[in-house]
Amino acid sequence: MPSSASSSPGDTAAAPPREPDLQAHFDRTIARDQRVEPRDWMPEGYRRTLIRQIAQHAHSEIIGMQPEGAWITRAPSLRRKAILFAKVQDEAGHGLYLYSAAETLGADRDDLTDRLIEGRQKYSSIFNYPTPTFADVGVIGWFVDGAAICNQVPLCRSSYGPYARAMVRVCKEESFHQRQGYELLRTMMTGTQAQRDMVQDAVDRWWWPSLMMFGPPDDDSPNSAQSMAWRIKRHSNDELRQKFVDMTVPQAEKLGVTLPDPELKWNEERGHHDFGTPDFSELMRVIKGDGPCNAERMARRRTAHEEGAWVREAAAAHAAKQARREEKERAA
Ligand code: BYC
Repeated sequence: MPSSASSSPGDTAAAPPREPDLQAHFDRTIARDQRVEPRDWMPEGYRRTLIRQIAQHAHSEIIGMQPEGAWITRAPSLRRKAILFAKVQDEAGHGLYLYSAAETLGADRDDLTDRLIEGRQKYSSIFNYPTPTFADVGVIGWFVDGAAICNQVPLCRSSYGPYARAMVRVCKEESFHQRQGYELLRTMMTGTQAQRDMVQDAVDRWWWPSLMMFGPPDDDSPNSAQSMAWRIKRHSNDELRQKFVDMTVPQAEKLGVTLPDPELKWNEERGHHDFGTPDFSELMRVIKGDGPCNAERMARRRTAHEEGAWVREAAAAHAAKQARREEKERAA
């Protein structure tokens, strides 16, 4: 188990450490596959990259509550409602761990929220697609949580300690989410023809957007090389996309659905499935705000923020009261 780079050169030295020494210490930490912790010196670019990725990840979890959350009041049974409720709550929890991880880097949570609400920070493209039927709930669990697992299991070994540790718990929960989605779809596939058609229709709509979740192809990914050198990311976007396809094809066969890609076939030589190219111009359009549900998702997030103002005010008033009481006790 790699240990933290616990002592930076500045910890005990009388003279302030020089930047080249700090940089060399950081480089050694990364090269030895140890963890960088909040108290350690880190290059400004590393800090900025982490805040960017962790904040986007947190925003994705929070916005990601909406597509499935829309089905909580319409779930077809009490059991399905309870399951869905718990899953959506887990996503809120993931957002909170991630905002906390970003705070260890000096980011201010209110500022991150403002950036999301004002459209200055991104969230995952996948949550800008609609959920017109209950099969979408199952397919989100199977594909979207499945893709999240492929992407996030390697992040459990990310070089930044708080992010890596947050991912361990998130991945355990995502794995449970994926299985609940698959179980829901299996139930629907053993139901009526109308239910089977509903599942196939949802698979057709979510397949390509799910492949796009992994980001642009490696040649067009401006951040990958540096993030991999810093061991924030462990695998490239295309490597993870391939892993997801290889993992999902046998599951689709077992379920009895067809993945909507005529180019999908096993390549014996590569030991992987060949597959078609997602429409990356669609990904770019959705990222820039022009997806089917971008406006709706942002409007809902803004309203939720405004409606939550009283909670923030009450928490601040309580904290102020607490601080006054502690001050009085100290003075007594
Ligand atoms: N959507 O250089 P690249 C979940 C942006 S939530 C939007 O390859 P990078 C769940 C990218 O940010 C899971 N934007 O970037 C929740 C960059 O823009 P900036 C969400 C995207 O960072 C509820 C630009 O395009 N997962 O599981 O090296 C229910 C160039 O890309 C997307 C995470 O957040 C996209 N799909 O790699 C169910 C995982 N793709 O910042 C499930 C953590 C790319 O330069 N994040 N962009 O302006 C990552 O692993 C990486 O940030 C990415 C992108 C692979 C997403």
